[in-house]
Amino acid sequence: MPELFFQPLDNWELARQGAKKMVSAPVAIDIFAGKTYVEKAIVADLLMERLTVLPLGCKAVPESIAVVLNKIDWQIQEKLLSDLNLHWQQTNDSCFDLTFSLSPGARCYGLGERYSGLNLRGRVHTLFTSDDSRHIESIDMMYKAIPFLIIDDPLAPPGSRFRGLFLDSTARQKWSLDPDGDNTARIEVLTRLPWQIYMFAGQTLPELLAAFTLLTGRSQLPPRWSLGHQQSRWSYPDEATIRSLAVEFRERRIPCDTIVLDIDYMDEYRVFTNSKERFPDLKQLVADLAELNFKVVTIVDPAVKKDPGYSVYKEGIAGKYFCETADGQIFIGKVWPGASTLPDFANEATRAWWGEKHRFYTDMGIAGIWNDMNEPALFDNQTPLAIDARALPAAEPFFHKQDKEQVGHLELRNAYGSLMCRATHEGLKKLRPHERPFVLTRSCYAGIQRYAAVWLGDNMSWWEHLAGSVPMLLNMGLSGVPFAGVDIGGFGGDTTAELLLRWYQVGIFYPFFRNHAALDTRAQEPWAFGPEVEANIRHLIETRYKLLPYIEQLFCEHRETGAPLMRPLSWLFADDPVACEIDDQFLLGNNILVAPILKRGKSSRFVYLPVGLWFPYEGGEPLSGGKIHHVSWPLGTVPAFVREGSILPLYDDPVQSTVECDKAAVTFMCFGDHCQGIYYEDDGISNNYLQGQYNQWQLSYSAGKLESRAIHKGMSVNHKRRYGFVSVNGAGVCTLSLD
Ligand code: MIG
Repeated sequence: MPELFFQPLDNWELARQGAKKMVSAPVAIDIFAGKTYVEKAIVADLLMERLTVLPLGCKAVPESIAVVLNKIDWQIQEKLLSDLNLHWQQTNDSCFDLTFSLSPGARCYGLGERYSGLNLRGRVHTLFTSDDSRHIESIDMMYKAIPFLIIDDPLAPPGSRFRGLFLDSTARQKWSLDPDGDNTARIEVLTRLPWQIYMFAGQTLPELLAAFTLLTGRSQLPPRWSLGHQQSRWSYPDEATIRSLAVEFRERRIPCDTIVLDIDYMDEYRVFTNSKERFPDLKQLVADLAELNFKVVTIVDPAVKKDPGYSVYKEGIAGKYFCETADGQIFIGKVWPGASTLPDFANEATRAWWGEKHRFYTDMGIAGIWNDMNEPALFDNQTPLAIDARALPAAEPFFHKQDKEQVGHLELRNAYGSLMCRATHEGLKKLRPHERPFVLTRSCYAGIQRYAAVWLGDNMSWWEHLAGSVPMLLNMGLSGVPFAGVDIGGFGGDTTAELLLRWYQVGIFYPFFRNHAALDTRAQEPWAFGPEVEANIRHLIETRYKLLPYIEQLFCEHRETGAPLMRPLSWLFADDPVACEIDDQFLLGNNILVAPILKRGKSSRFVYLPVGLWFPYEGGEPLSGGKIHHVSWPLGTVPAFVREGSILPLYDDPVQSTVECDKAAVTFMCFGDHCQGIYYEDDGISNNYLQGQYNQWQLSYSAGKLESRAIHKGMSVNHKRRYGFVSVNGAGVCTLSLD
C-alpha cells in the first residue's frame, strides 16, 4: 500500500473508544467518533447512495459547492448496498482514509484534469489545485480538482458496468488507483470538515453522466460566438497590434470571432483597469472591432494589487472582501501586480461585489471574461504544498468566510476557482441579463460546467501535449465538463508549421477552440508559417465554422442529457473490447469519429473503426468497421469519419464570423441511404431559448427525400436562410416547416 500522508496520532485512542460506542456503522469503520449515516435516492433513473460523515464537533453538512440537486428526496437507510467494498476510517484530526476494490481489468476515468491517458488506473492522483506548468508524467497536481471517478468494469453484473464515485470535499485529497497492482484503491482526504460520498452504477456511460450532471448541474448554451475561433497571445502589446491583427484575419479571409486580451491590457496588472499608454481607449477599440465582427475577451485574475490609491483595493478593505490570516490581518501574497490580496469568493458579499465590478468591462462592450491564476497561484509561495495536516488549522495560510463560518483555505482551496467563476458568471448575468455569459477558467472544482468553460492551462508546443489533449479532454467531459479545450499550437515553447497544422486538425473538434501562446515564443497565428500552411489552416477553420450547427445541437444535447461533446468510443461501443481501449481517437457527438495524426513526421496512421460503415469526412468510399484500417491524412485534410445513417447539419457558406451565421445557408449532409439527424436553431446569443424561443427538427432521409418533423416550435422560421440536403443519391432543396 502507498504510505499514508500522516501517521495516526496517539490520542486517537480516544476516538477508538468513541467508535466502539456507535450502535451501528453503515460501512466498516475502524476509528471514528463522530456521526455518520447513509441515504438513498433515485437520480436520473439510477439508484444513488450517499454516505455522510460528520466528524466530532460538526453539527451539519455545509451547503455543497458542487451539488445542485437539492429537491431530491433522500431516504435514510441502514447500510450501503453498493458492493464496492468501501471501508473508511479517520486517522487523525484532519485525515480520512478510504479504501475500495477495483476488479482486475476495470478501467478508471474522470477525476477532471489529469496528465494521463484515458485510463487513470495504476497511479496516484492528487487533487489539490496548483499552477505547475510542467505537464509531464510525474506531475499529479494540476489546476483542477474534480473528485468524480468512473469505474468501467466489463465483467460487472448486468446494470453496473459503469460506476460513479463522487467525493464531495473541497479539501486536498490523494486518490491511489491501484498503483501497487493489488486491486485496491485508496483515497486520503485532509479535512476536519464533514464530507459526503455519492455512489451509483449504470450499464452505460450516458446513464452515468446523466445522473452525475443532474447532481452537479449542466451547462447552459454558450453564446455562438464563443464556439468560433478565438485568437489569443500573451500578450498583444497594444491597441495598434490588436487592430492590425483583426484586419489581417479579415483580409486573409480566415474566420475568427474573438480576440483575447491577456494581462498587459491592464494598468500595472490592476484588475478592472486599462493601461493608459497601451490601451488608452478600450471602449473605442472594442467598438471598432465590432465593426469587423469581432468580440473581445479580457483576462481577469483574482489578485488585487495592494495599493491604497486603487479603488478596488479600497473597496475590498472597506467591505472586508479579502481573505484574512488567523490573526485577522489581510493575507498578502505576491502575484502579477506585486503585493496583492485575494478576494474571498466563498463569501457571498464578495461574490456580489466582484460580479458588479465587471460593469467596467460590460460598459466597454467586452464580451466575455477569462479567469486565470485562480488555483489561486502565488509567486512566492506557489501553493501551500508542504502542508502538515496534523497542524490544521495552524498550517492554514489564510481563511474564508462561508455562511458566516470560518473555513481554512486548505480545506476550501479546490473550489476557489469555481467560486470565482460563480461570481463572474452571476455578475455578467446581472449586468447583461439578455445575453448568455461567457467565462473561461483554469482552475475549478466539480460543477464548474454551470458557470464556465475550461482550458487545460500551460501546455507546451510538444507533440506529446498534442497527443495528450485527446484523453485529457475526454476525461474532462466524463467529469461533467463539456466546454473544454487546450491551447492550439501549444502555449510554451516554439511551435512548428507541422505541429500547428496537426494541432488544428484536432482542434477544430475541441468544444473550446482557441490558439494561444506564451510570452517570448514565436508567432503562431494561422499565417505565421507562409501561404501553404495558411491555406491549410484556413480550410480547417472553415470546416469548424461549417460544423457549428452540429456543435450547437450537441450543446443542446448536453443540456438535455448531460452528455459531453467529446466522447470516448466506449460511450457508444461499450461492448466492443477493442473500442474501449482506444484513447487516441474520439467521437464528437455520436456521429463523427476523429482519428488525428498525433506524431511528428507521419501522414498516415492506424484507425480502428467500430462496427458499421464509416464515411471519410471529406468524401470518398466508406470503410467498413469492426477492424483496423491504415489511413492517410495529408496536412490540411479533416481526419474524421462519419457514421453511416447520420445527418450532419452544416453551414455551407464560408462565414468569417458567427455574426454572419444568421444568413448562412444550411446543408443537411446525409451519409447513407437511410439517415437520421436533429437540427436546432435559435438566435445564438440571447437567453430567449430558456423561454422556449427556438426550433428543433427531427430529420430523416430515405429514397432521395429529406423529411423534417418539428420537435419544438418556438420562433418563426428564418426566411433569410436556404436549406438543402446532399446525399449519396444527389442533392436537393428542402423547406423546414413548423406545421
Ligand atoms: O503566470 O496571463 O495559463 O494562459 O497567458 C502566467 C499570462 C499567467 C497563465 C495562463 C496563460 C496566460 C498567462 N498566465
